[in-house]
Amino acid sequence: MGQLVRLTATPSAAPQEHTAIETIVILTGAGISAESGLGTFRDKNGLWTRYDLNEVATPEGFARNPALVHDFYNARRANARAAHPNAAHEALARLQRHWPGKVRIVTQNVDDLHERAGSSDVLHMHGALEGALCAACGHRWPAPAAMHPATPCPTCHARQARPDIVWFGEYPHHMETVWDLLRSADLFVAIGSSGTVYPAAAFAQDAARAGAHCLELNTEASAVAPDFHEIRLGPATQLAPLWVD
Ligand code: BV8
Repeated sequence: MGQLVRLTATPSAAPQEHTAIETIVILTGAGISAESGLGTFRDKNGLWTRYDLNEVATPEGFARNPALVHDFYNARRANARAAHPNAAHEALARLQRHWPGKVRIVTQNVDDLHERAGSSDVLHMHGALEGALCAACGHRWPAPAAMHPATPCPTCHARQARPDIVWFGEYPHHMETVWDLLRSADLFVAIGSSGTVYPAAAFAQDAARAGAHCLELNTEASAVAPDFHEIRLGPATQLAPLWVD
């Protein structure tokens, strides 16, 4: 059992201990996929310790060197395809089955491990490795294993294909839906997120303002830990099943 750190006297946020739950919103970050072997960004040896995010995760970086950015995302796409969902992804999929229509997953992650674990209606606010986007006409299509600057758009045939990823300085996907969900949430749970990237880092504040109980599951307290009513420390593959089942 992860170390239970209660910041207030609020009762445990375990879903079955709440009878009045109508909406559970779960935000996941790279930490939920860490035990599937996919790198996080800011842990030691994290992606941003090995790559300059300004070079590989901004529109300006892509404009300067599209081949470098395609190589970066091609490698991550290959890693994600070779990875498998872990017990934390599977626990969230079970929770969605136990509470049909009441559990929404908003992920900062660009892998598809939630979907491969059986989750549905996952909102990828930072895009998805499995998506390709034409910068010329806006067409989206399933990304090939490897993309490169000469990859043609199947619709307009322009050679301006890019990964369908939300880079720094770009507007995340699904924000109106997410903010609506946070306004109606009874329970907000953040799993494996460092709380360092906005607007996702502000979601606990948004949810608490609307009256939700906020729970953080992480191996260490995030940068926005004070925004949560309850924090459980430990690996997601241990904490998520304990919380769900
Ligand atoms: C935007 C691309 C305008 C995909 C990424 C204030 C308000 C709004 C914006 C800003 C603001 N201040 C600054 C900004 C601008 C910027 C920003 O936040 N910059 C930061 C650096 C300060 N934000 C933006 O540009 C965003 N767009 O703002 O649009 C706007 C304005 C207002 C309202 C709406 C819109 C766009 C941000 C998206 C950028 N794209 N990635 C990719 O390549 O993957 S972000 C990048 O960081 C990743 O995508 C990742 O999702 C994200 C967050 O990282 P985490 O998922 O938390 O991962 P991290 O490694 O940091 O942490 C891992 C955690 O897991 C740790 O806590 C660790 O302890 C834990 N962990 C590890 N192992 C385990 C574990 N936990 C459990 N179990 C384990 N085993």
